[in-house]
Amino acid sequence: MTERHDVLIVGAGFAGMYAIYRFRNQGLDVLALEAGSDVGGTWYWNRYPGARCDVPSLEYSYGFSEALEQQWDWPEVFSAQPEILAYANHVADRFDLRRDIRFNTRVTSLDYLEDESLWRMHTDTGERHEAPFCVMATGCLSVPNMPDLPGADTFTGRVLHTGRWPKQPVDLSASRVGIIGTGSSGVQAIPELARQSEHLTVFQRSPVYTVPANRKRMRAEVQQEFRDNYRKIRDMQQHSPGGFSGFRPFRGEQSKAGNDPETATLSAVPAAEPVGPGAESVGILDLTPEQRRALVAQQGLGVLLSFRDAYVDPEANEAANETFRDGIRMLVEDPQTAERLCPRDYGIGCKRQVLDRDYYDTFNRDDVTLVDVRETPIETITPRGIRTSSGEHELDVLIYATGFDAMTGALLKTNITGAGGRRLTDKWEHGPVTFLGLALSGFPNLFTVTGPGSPSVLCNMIVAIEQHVNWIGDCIDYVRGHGYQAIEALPEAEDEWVAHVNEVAEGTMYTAPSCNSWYLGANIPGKPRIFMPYVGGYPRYRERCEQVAANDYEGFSFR
Ligand code: NA7
Repeated sequence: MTERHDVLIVGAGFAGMYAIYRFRNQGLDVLALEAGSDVGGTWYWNRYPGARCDVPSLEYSYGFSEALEQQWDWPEVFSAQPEILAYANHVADRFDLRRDIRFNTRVTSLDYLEDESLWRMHTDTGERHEAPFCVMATGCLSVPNMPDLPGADTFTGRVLHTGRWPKQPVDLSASRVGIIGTGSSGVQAIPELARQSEHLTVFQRSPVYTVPANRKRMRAEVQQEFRDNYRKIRDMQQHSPGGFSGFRPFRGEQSKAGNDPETATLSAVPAAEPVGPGAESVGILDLTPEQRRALVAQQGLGVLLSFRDAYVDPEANEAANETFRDGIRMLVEDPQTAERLCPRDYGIGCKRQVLDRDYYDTFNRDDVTLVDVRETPIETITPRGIRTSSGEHELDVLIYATGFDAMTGALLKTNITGAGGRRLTDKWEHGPVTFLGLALSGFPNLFTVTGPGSPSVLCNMIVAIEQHVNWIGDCIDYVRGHGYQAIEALPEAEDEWVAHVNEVAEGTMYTAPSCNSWYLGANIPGKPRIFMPYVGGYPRYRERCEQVAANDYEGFSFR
């Protein structure tokens, strides 16, 4: 039997949840399909110890409901995964979202029926759904990357991936644990795993530039000041390149009791945007190497993110990188381990900035071993552990913190076939091509929330999500209101947009030849090397989207 709806939504993370709410309020009949057993998306799947958002919670929260803003309490400035998932659950309950979500259901194919102007969806539970519109709310980091290591399936211990962490607590207390990967997930998990396990072995391919995260509790005064100013704050987000208001709680600051380091204002928030803040700050080349080192000794590694020149001038970048390495040498007691932890072949600003709690300190523990797999490569996974060129490391548990097939992975895995039987995998053979990261020529009435070519992961995701869902909702109303059956991006609009996305990324640290990040797809063997997010800034992007809509959806055709 085929169910018929107005809009099908794939995914019930933060994007899918808001899409249900928004489209329902427009009077549309929606159905969302979700592979997980509940809402939350990223925050549902990434339950590994230490998982935490790198954006302050007062900003990484929905802005569509004033009542929600006024009532939800955040316990910490940067919330941990359980709090964010609790928030998602609260939103689902509060707005009764679950009645329109089919859980434990994975979409296996999506086909466009041209004659009927309908999308037909099949699921792994044998369901069939049809709707004129389909919205892909599948997330940017939702398909885990499992490296193809020899012997991987022979390991007899437990295998886990940070992006698919079990719901039941994992007891590691008597376990020898190995972890592969030192990106954000690995860096967050490693200190916790070291505390929880009998012994931890870290298999590192690329060392990371990580700085201490703000770990403060939320002060009631700060939260209240945000609540009092939320309309202004949401407006400030709309005008910030990364979708962050940068709001400074003035009253909260004044009322701060003494110098309690465990209470928070947001003023001590490290940059969550991977670009260096503050044109007002000095250049690192204005300081002598001794002055730079003294600054790090006083203020910590995070200070190196605030030099205006480090992100734009290769010489300044290398000065910051070298000072960072000196900082690592100050923090890590064993000189050999410290050298292994020093990144050398890429610079600060190439990858997403990683924030940690006690990362470098963890390598001073007796029960933690660092293995540099460039020095001693992994030869094979064995039934008992991992064998590198220097010998076997016996393990009871092997954890992959090896990241995701980012931005395009989930879309390509869904088996999408558009008009004329054209498959998305063919359209994107040489890399993603979209108009505004929202729509695709050849795929009428299909929308992507925070798709490649939109600010997405370079922006506060919730801000990006709300903007996309609002735009899509308005577009659907426009199409229906004008009696059209379908809207489709024009190929020339798409080409022009892709050229612009590439142009603004050129010459930035993100696309330096030495840079191999998941932004570029460089973490997945065989994936085309294309810088996928839009780096031109959220306000510029948003204005372009608004202009397209105001000009009767220029760049689109209608049927
Ligand atoms: P990342 O940032 O892609 O990190 C993955 C890590 O896994 C990284 O250190 C990789 O090394 C390593 N890796 C991947 N494949 C292998 C193999 N085959 N052998 C050894 N090491 C490997 O993913 P995360 O989950 O940490 O973070 C993703 C985003 O989520 C993050 O940026 C935040 O936005 C939230 P490499 O650097 O490729 O040499």
